[in-house]
Amino acid sequence: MSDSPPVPLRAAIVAVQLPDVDDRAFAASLAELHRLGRTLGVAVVATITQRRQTLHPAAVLGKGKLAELQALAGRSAAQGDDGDGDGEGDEDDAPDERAGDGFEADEGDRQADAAAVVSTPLPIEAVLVDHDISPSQARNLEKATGVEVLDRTAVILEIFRRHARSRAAKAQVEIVRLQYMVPRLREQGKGKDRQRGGIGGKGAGESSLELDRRKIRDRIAELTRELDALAEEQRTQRARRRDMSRVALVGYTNAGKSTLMRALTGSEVYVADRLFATLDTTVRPLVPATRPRVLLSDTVGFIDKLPHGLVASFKSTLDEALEAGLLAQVVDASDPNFERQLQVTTEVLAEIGAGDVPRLLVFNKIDRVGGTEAEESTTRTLLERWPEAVVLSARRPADVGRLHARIVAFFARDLVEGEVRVPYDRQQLRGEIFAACEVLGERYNDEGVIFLVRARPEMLERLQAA
Ligand SMILES: Nc1nc2c(ncn2[C@@H]2O[C@H](COP(=O)(O)OP(=O)(O)OP(=O)(O)O)[C@@H](O)[C@H]2O)c(=O)[nH]1
Ligand SMILES: [Mg+2]
Repeated sequence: MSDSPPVPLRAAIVAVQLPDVDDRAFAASLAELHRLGRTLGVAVVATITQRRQTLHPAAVLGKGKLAELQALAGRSAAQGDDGDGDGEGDEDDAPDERAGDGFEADEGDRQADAAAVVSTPLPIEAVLVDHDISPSQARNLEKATGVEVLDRTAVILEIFRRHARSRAAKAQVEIVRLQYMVPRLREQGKGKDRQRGGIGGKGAGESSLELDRRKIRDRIAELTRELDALAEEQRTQRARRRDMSRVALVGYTNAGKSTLMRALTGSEVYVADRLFATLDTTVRPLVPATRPRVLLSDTVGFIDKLPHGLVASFKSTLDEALEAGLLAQVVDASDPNFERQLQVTTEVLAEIGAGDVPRLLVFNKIDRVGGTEAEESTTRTLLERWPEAVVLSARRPADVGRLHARIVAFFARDLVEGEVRVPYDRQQLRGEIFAACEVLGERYNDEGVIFLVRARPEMLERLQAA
């Protein structure tokens, strides 16, 4: 993307493996943060991990690991202890001398972790933390390293900010970002240590940084009003689609929703091998066209530890999914971590109130599992466990055809037959009838045309009343 910096920023990832996180989940989360970083144009050149009972309250990592991180930033451990010289002395800046707070684990892990640290000739320019951290933890890490620190939420918010296209998506992201910034304002004002470009989320030269809390609140209120107005518009649009068969593609980011949207509707929605490529909902009829018409919508992807405010703010975007008669839940079957992704998606759907919408599981990217044999055995295993699922590759037209047929069959079950009378002076209804129904026959009498149709019951009722 043109808005990524041409030279990637060098960053280190910092992650603590908490007791309830197994090695596999930990590795998957790290790999995901890597990809999130790459989406922002950040090159992860080092990873510092540590097993601890909890995040260190002051600076996430214990003393030893913090010193390693400082070295990566080209600083010695002595530097950066309240290096801003404002004499403010945050209490949680004090070097931690307590025993038994997890430093033993630090020692024990030193050897294993040494391999994870790839030393770089050039100092890192940013730190990505694979947790949500408190403003004071972020501040302490910034003081210790002198570089920009982004936690997982900040990274995701920055991606959303860059990818938002529609007014509604932009407003939604900005509200969440402003809310995220309010408790961090104190530190924003200083920031003299990291004026070198930056990733953007909290980087230099952004006018919103100068706003004080009150102005931010005003701005949030203004954006909320704007969103309400947009939501009203969207409601009107959706009301027009209410009587139609609608299916929404939902799932983890990068699962292939937009690729399926393209394949199933012939539309040119954006597809990319980056996280959160899609932030806006797009609605298109299925192609080849079906009678009655079935509308398909593409939606924003989900991710593990999705910032809470974002779930809430994208609820209006996801309302499309809530109102759909069917959710096609797309899963990347080639991702080793797909089960967790399926679980996350299911949880978020429940959270936004879509837990009860009928669901069709779609295991995508089967072409990527490696060879015909692997494909067959994976397909078999998946279907044994999820017999109702569709296993496919969005890149194979025949597979997409099967999914098309499954969607049509789902809605066909609900269709009913009935008659619609259209007087000769109301022939404009004809077009609507042909789009919204399967026309089985037409008869003529003195007053007009009588269509025998198959349609959704709501649609039939509306046309009969028209
Ligand atoms: N090999 C293979 N790649 C696929 C398949 N489906 C999608 N992809 C690729 O996977 C990447 C992500 O696809 P998208 O369709 O953008 O995924 P998405 O679910 O819309 O992602 P977000 O919009 O970020 O939530 C792209 O590089 C696609 O080309 C598939 O069946 N096989
Ligand atoms: Mg997409």
